[in-house]
Amino acid sequence: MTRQTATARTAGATSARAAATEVLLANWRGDHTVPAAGLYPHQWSWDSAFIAFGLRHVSPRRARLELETLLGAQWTDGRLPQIVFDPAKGAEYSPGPSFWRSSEIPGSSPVASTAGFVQPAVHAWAALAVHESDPSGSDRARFLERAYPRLVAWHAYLAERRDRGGRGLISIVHPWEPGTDNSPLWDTVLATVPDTPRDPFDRPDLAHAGDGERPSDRDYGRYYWLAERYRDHDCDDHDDAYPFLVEDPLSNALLARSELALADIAGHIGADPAPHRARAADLTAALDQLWHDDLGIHTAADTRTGELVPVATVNGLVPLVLPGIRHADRLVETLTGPGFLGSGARLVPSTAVTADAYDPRLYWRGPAWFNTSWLVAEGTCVQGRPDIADGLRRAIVDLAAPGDHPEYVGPADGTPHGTRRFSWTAALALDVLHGRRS
Ligand code: 2M8
Repeated sequence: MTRQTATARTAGATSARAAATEVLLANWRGDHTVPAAGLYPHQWSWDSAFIAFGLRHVSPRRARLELETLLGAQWTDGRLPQIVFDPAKGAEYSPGPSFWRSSEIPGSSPVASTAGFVQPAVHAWAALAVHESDPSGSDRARFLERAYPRLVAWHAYLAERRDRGGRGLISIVHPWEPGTDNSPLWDTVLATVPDTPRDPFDRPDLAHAGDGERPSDRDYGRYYWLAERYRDHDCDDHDDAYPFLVEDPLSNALLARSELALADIAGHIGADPAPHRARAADLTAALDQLWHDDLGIHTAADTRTGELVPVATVNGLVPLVLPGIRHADRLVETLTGPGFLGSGARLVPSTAVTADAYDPRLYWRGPAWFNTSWLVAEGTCVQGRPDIADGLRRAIVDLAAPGDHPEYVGPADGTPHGTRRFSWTAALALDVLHGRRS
């Protein structure tokens, strides 16, 4: 690299950091960060974990508070809710607090109004990273000591209440739970769900995204039908006839990855790491049940039948983050093959470009998200392929600030889509910029 190129790159990195930091400061609400000011005006569970990975470079104290606010909204049954509502923004997002009426649900958060669903368990991993960014501040605040029991209870909720198939894997109960809402992975099971909820619903989300980007009204009919059913059964996970139970590779892999982080956290605070390592190993082995050998990727299974859904999506690549995952070499081949990066994509398409369901604009059916690309980059490092991680991380930085930190992008050309000034896009670009050596 010439000295001139190096200087230009340093200047570019400095302004990219400033731009990402500005988004995080603007989306900060005093004790949490909203994913985006208009479309998502509350605190979202896995967003906060990804945000914490970036926020730790701006203010470790804020990053700790971000996670503590979410942990503070934990239900007494251990779950960390998908959304913690800001009472002042009740009507701006649907379904909101008046839909869930969470205070009426036994076992719900005693302090916050929340949704009843959950999102992937990235939190222990994020908590460890936040601690490592400022160990002395974290120790002074007794951050890990206070977070650990809550994280343990969260994982216990998943292990005890969500192994609905008895196969050592957790099940999602709604397409919002894995965070990849509209993925074709849910199509077959979702097709059995009525699209006629009891109450009419509105779509404030449509005001914040382009035409053809968000899920359809028919999808939303099904989402609401399921949400009504889950809420009306007090979110108790004992509804035997509940029609949507799916084992998702991303949710299971991230839980296993967070168990590994919990083992490290346990080590820091003098607790026993061994049970966490054992659970991570069990989950990693159980994920093999989701391996689709013809497609060379993990996929989702209908929990009731164990039947695999034959479609390749980014969810199936996330198990790369696990040391010791079986078929790692084939998974890397699939990642670099024609369905994903071999198509010329700069970030990882949410659905393989070779899949029938692929659509480069539609929510989680083709476009690339920054968080899943960041996860896959982490995973390729775990599997000894930092060269792939380098390319993905460069693209994360190159596409974030110039697109005004978009929610997602067209995988090949990087065209920004969805809402802008999106917090995890900024946070993860910042995390990459801090990790970059050159
Ligand atoms: C999207 O999901 C919400 C529902 O949770 C929605 O579409 O309204 C997803 O991208 C999800 O992964 C994300 O956590 C959430 C907030 O950014 O938005």
